[in-house]
Amino acid sequence: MKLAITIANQTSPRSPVVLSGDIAAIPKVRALGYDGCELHSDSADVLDVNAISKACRENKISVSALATGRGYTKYGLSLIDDDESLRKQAVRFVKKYVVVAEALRSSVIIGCIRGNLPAVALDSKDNQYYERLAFAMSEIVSFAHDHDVPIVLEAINRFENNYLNSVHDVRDFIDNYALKGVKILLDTFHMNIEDGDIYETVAASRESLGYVHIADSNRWPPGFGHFDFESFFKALYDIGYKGWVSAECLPLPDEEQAAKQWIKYVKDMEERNE
Ligand code: LER
Ligand code: MN
Repeated sequence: MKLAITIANQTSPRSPVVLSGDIAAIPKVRALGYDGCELHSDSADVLDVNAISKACRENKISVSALATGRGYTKYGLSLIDDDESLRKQAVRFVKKYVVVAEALRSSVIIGCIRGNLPAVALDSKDNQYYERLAFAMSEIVSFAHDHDVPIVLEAINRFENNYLNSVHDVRDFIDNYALKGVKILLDTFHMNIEDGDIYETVAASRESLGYVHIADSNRWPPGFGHFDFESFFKALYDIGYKGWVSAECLPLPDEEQAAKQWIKYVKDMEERNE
């Protein structure tokens, strides 16, 4: 598995990003033992591709993925908005990330930007909002395919998004709408809330797993909470997962200790499963 760490311009004890400083944090990534970084930004427009590529080359790391969630949390853009022009704006927002991801050879994450269902649509899985998401995603996926960029769709817990919460929900959605090429992003923090048997959930994702976020049950680095990492890592090994596993946890007790604890814990797990 390849190990990545999240970077943003700033960190906060309430937000799951480990390193602050954007490009200035890139030299720390290799020094801390990671192979890559996952970039969280306000939009694709603020990502300086040349400067990021140069810093990554100099430090012998890759960019694992670009997060798009701030399109929703900061600008309110949703792929299922009732207003068609805003839906199109959300699609354009993600496509700009795809262009940057092609240059950086990274994946693009679809998480919070899928938006939330209005109250009237909450109790049915057969409604126009799923159709809308599928329509928006197929446009993004076809664009991403032309740019050779993988798209991963994240299962996010019910307190942040009100649909596609469990890994099972996301897998069903991808299958029902035949979104070929879209892989699942498993996040252990969300799985702890939404999914039942951890081993079975990962094992059932054998064909469709594209990316992994790791935080403990309290979103601290692994080892500070009570998530069942034994079963989780055993399942990753049993299915032969070789992709990115990323440190998306709170920067606690502080950024450096979080980065060190995360990688120590994950490398211990890797050794025990070898
Ligand atoms: C995004 O990867 C995620 O996990 C959300 O919970 C953002 O906070
Ligand atoms: Mn996540």
